[in-house]
Amino acid sequence: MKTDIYLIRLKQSATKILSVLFFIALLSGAAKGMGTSQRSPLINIEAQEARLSPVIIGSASVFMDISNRGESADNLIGAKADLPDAIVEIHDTKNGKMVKIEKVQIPSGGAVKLKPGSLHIMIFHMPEDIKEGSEFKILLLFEKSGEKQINVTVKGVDTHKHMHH
Ligand SMILES: [Cu+2]
Repeated sequence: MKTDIYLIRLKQSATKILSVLFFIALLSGAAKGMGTSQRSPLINIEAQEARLSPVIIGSASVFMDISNRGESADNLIGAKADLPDAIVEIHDTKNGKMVKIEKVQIPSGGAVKLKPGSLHIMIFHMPEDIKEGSEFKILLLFEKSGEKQINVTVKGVDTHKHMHH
């Protein structure tokens, strides 16, 4: 009689352990599933501003912070402005000279600062009436995230000294 009760108790606790194990397995499976479905970049852009070039009339550098809270890296591969005839390029600065580049990598869980003397978006041939306080739109093209539109305000002249091509 005593052994019977002992066996029943053993059975009950074994069932409990099994159900706990099953629950853990379910949870880890769900977590893995979530991991695969969310392996994409999550791009956010802030602190954008344009600075007029002190050297080339009608051109400006655009600076901004691009962050990526997603689980995979992305690349900025192009940019356009809603300004007639404007030419927009991605630039870096090497040995004090601006150079056109094809892409900027935004690492997963990281951020890239476009700033004076470094990476920036370059706009040439802007309309003559663009001045301090003017606003326009820039469309940034990312390899994985697609197009992101931002509003940019001209915040005066870029006082950073650098040589132009
Ligand atoms: Cu430039």
